[in-house]
Amino acid sequence: MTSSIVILTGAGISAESGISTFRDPDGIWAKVDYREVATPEGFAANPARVHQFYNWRRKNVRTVEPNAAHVALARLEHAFPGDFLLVTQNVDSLHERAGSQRLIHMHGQHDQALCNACGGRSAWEDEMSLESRCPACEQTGHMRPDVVWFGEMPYQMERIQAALAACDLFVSIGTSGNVYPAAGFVREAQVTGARTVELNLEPSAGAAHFDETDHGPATRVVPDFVERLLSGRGR
Ligand code: BV8
Repeated sequence: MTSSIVILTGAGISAESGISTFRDPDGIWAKVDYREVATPEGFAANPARVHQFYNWRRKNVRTVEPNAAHVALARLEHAFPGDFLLVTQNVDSLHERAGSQRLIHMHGQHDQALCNACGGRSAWEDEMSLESRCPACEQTGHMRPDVVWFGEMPYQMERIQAALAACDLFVSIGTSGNVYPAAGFVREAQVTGARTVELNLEPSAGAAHFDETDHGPATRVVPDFVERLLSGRGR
């Protein structure tokens, strides 16, 4: 019987809500060079370009809703009697809006801002620019989206690694398995003997490391998996 679950999600879980993924043929990185908008160097070189990129994504998320996969994970969290942690690579707020609470945004959140002058974090719903003022220190010219760019350390890694070491079920949903350290979590879970499951539209780069896979749209395969797990048929 499963007693401790860790779930990792990526952009694919939000695709059916209308949010672009990154590496699908029509994905974000097909349109934008990640080095320009998702690296500290890109931000230093042209902060206005990076603010424009995140302002567009922040505005788009306000127009979409969580889908059945987000809702199924919130149902699992609240119905499952054991330990549960949802780790998302996504910076959108759809998991929270679906009711998830035991949640880590390892790559940050684009409705949060970080001040490079004072280190203060604040909720940020609107446009951000070089003129934006930090609510904590009142200085302007130092605000950035509170997201983790390439070359930056993802958030709460110790808490994530402790959960992976203790889990007996690891489920990866809607991620291509290209970005580390998230792409290595399945192997960390395997080392401690966890059962590993991939729920994704198609086999990810790490598909061979999973004990079980169910390939299809998240709004079908995730509720199906949660139903099986909660009814005892999925162990
Ligand atoms: C770091 C910003 C170290 C936020 C992003 C080995 C070990 C450690 C690091 C590295 C390593 N090798 C290389 C690295 C460096 C790098 C990396 O991994 N590079 C890759 C490209 C090789 N990693 C880093 O830099 C990380 N930092 O390691 O720091 C360190 C150590 C000490 C001190 C300082 C630092 C930081 C990585 C985070 C980068 N930030 N974005 C944002 O703007 O969103 S990356 C970006 O990719 C997003 O965060 C995204 O979440 C993430 C992963 O992408 P996916 O979510 O998987 O999305 P993708 O489009 O790829 O795939 C979608 C999947 O869904 C597909 O499989 C598709 O089939 C499926 N799908 C589509 N539709 C559906 C569906 N599934 C179901 N239903 C559907 N309907």
